[in-house]
Amino acid sequence: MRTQAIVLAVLAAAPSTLAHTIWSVLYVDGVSQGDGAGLRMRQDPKLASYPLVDYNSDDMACNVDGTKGVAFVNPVKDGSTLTFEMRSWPDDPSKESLDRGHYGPCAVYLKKVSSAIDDKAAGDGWFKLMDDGYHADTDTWCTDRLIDNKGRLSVALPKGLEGGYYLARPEVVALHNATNGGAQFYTGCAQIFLESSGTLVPESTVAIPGPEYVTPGQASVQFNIYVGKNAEYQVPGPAIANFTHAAGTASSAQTVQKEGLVPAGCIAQNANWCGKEVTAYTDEQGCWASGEDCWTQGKKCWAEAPPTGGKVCELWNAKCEAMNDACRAKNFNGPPNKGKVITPKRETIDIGLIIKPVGGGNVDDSAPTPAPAPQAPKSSSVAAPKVSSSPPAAPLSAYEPKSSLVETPSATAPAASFKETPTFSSSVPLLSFVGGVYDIPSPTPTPASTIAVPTSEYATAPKPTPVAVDTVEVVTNYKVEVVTEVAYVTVAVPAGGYKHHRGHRRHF
Ligand SMILES: *[C@@H]1O[C@H](CO)[C@@H](O)[C@H](O)[C@H]1NC(C)=O
Ligand SMILES: *[C@@H]1O[C@H](CO)[C@@H](O)[C@H](O)[C@H]1NC(C)=O
Ligand SMILES: [Cu+2]
Repeated sequence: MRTQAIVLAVLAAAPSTLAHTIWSVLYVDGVSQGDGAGLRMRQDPKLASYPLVDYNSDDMACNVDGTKGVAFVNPVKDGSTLTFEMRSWPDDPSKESLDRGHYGPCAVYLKKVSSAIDDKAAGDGWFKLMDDGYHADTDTWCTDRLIDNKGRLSVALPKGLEGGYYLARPEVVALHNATNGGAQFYTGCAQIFLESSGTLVPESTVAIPGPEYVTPGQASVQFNIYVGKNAEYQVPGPAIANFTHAAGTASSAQTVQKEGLVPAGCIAQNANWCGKEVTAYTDEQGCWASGEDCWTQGKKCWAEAPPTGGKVCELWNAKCEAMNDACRAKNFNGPPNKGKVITPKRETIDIGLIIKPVGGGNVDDSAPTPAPAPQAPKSSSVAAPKVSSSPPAAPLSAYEPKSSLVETPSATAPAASFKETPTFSSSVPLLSFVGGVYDIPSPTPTPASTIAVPTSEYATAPKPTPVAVDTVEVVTNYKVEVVTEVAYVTVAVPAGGYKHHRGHRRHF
């Protein structure tokens, strides 16, 4: 507690600070996949929220540490809505998602891969599903809309997209310091497996990093947002992708998820760590031995915890403590609460704003007839070719969410108050890794017998350092004009929840 008080005093002395942000959790149709689960994120908690400013780096694909996969891959259904949530404090969603001083566009990309875990991310194969820049009518940027939407960026997957592994990559570009080439990229990647019998593939892809994506010095990353020309702003990267049907043997569809599944018997999941129940015991020796196994697993949980923290590791440690307490009380039949699932129930959210892609999403149905997918899936999930006697179909068809879910567009509230005087929260949010979160209770059991017991080594589990807040950034701003389409969509949660989406995790 003393540490926390001192750090806060120091921060309070800083006149104004601009906290950065990091993509911290994926929701699938509004259901949380767990903080950090299946997500490639920068691992150092001190630097995790920092932006990328070297546009030629492989880090541009999935962030620093993003060339390496994590253990889990999130299953996703055909046409699912993916929602990425950014947080300034990755382990504390109650704090701000992104400081209001950031202004700029956002986008979501996908890359089809043969392994969501092994793929290095950087390189060719990326296509853009949506982007959103500046809206003149409301004088707002995508960042404004995201902050108003709790830091959540959503995209509906084009219905009928070819099944298999993908990396899904949200992106925000902050332009408040872009005139010097200081545009800040915030990205990361979700490892997903798309369960789909569709055959749609993008007509073209680009490399990230690469010149078709972004080059240093180009207008989209060296733009002055303070001179009244925002209507001219072009979001970096390629246009929104259009799709065609993969021809028979060219198909790279994968039909069954084989990697990144949460293992059976997982009673605790923290991001990409899984805890398994300890061996049952009936005597004192067994009691302490299983207790030791518990602490060993817990230590791994903390060691592997990404910047989103170790909330489930804490719960796990409590389990170990209770087991040791029982040993001390000479209750040698255990473990207590054997097999009880510790992972908290998955949070379901109203995903709020979905920004529809503009100018892409066309499906070329003149391409070869869709080859029947292996495993003889029902072809109903494949977009039926349209007869083009009438005018061409609206380009957004591939993205159209189920119409029953669409509500009438509502104006995005352009919180005018902060536009005149750019806000810099002088009340600096609390640091995330101070306080009790990483204070791991010391087991220090002292059994009467001579049996070896866990020692205080477990008390020295990692104490992550506080997330740093970066240097002062000062910005002012102006206005101009442009038009983009926005719809407010609420995804209805089916009665009974989404359990069936995750059959292999039915306990969660
Ligand atoms: C603004 O960008 C310049 C050039 O990249 C960089 O040197 C400077 O540190 C940046 N300033 C802030 C406050 O981010
Ligand atoms: C998709 O089609 C639209 C409309 O024809 C076009 O403007 C856009 O450039 C296309 N996207 C790509 C990536 O080629
Ligand atoms: Cu920042």
